[in-house]
Amino acid sequence: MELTFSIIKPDAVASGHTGAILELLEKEGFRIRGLRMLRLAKAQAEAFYEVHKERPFYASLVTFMTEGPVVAMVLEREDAVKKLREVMGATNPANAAEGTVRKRFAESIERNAIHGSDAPETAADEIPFFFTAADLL
Ligand code: 3AN
Repeated sequence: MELTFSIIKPDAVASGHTGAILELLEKEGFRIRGLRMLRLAKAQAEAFYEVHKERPFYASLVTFMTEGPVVAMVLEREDAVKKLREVMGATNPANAAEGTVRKRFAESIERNAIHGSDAPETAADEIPFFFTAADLL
């Protein structure tokens, strides 16, 4: 079994899609090991997206990710990182496959409903931003 990290982003939480996204993830075989609703502080969003610091969309991404509450999750499944990326769909919802979270719920390439770690090493870095080992049940 593998762990991955996911965030239901402010657009999807504000639109009332949290429950539908959690249901979709559970139907795809993910077990929710940790779950928290929180509002990211600017410094937290900046640190979380540090890898994108030089990208033109960085400031806008930080503003978006801090505009309202998010739902942070630790998910467990066989091949969890790769499977979550499949279930999320392409970064740009215009290119996302039918039935994926982004095809169903994303508004744009920036306001794209869900984050998922892109590699097991990334998941190992991202999980401790929001969860301690004792939080994972
Ligand atoms: P993914 O979320 O599919 O892993 P990344 O890691 O390339 O995609 O991008 C991280 C986040 O940055 C995306 N989820 C999206 O919110 C935002 N983003 C990515 N590319 C763009 C872009 N061209 N314009 C605006 N925002 C973007």
